[in-house]
Amino acid sequence: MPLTVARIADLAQRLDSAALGCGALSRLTDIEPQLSLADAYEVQWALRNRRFAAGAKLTGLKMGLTSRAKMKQMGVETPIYGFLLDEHCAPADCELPAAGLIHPRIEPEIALVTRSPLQGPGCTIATALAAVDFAIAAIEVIDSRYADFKFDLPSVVADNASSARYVVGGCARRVDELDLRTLGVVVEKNGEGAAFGAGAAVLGHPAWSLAMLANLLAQREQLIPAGTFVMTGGLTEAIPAQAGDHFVARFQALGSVSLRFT
Ligand code: OOG
Ligand code: MG
Repeated sequence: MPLTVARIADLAQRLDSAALGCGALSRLTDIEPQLSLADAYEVQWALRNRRFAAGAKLTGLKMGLTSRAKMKQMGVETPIYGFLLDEHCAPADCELPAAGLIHPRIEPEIALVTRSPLQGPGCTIATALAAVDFAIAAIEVIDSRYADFKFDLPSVVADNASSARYVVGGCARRVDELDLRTLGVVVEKNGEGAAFGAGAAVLGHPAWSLAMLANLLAQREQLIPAGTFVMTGGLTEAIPAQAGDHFVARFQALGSVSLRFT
């Protein structure tokens, strides 16, 4: 049986408070063992509405758990989506206080920005590419609100796919000039190569991640509007970060993005 509206609001409030107060929770499925995937998305949408009520603005959408490396690292094999807010967006090459986060990790991502609306079901790599304006490099900072960064599928969906911060940089490029599958990335942590990947790590093609997002949103009768910034998912496993760490993600054709934790 689906959870009541009141219970969904209560779970969203717990996640919101954990993010704001930097305190880790036990997995939602520990306190609500019957939490289904559909309930979990209800909690995520309730969390989104809580942040809107607090004045936050939507700045984009994201897909997560779209690469083997991420699925293996987290033990969850189903791609999921989440939302991005202005309060998540940090300037390129910025200094980010680690103290505002519980146990941050970073991941390099290819972001796609749409120029026309994309509506599922039935979106494909081709229809997704036709709706893309440009690709741009990003680093996502994820931060699970769950103790020890351990979760299952419903718990991480409710927790907005661990979204915490993101930085966009480098140079925007038209997708018809790029082969997104072979577009490589090198991530350096404190000057040393720490992770290496290419676009095909994301579901075989990053545009498939965008198509899948449109198809998932169609289940809620939602579409991806024109001009939407979409992070397609980590290309490599996520790398733990602490105060003092400096990261640079160098993308083939898209330039580089950096970030320092203070
Ligand atoms: C879930 C979020 C995953 C990605 O790019 O795969 C994600 C997590 O790993 O905590 O953002
Ligand atoms: Mg990500």
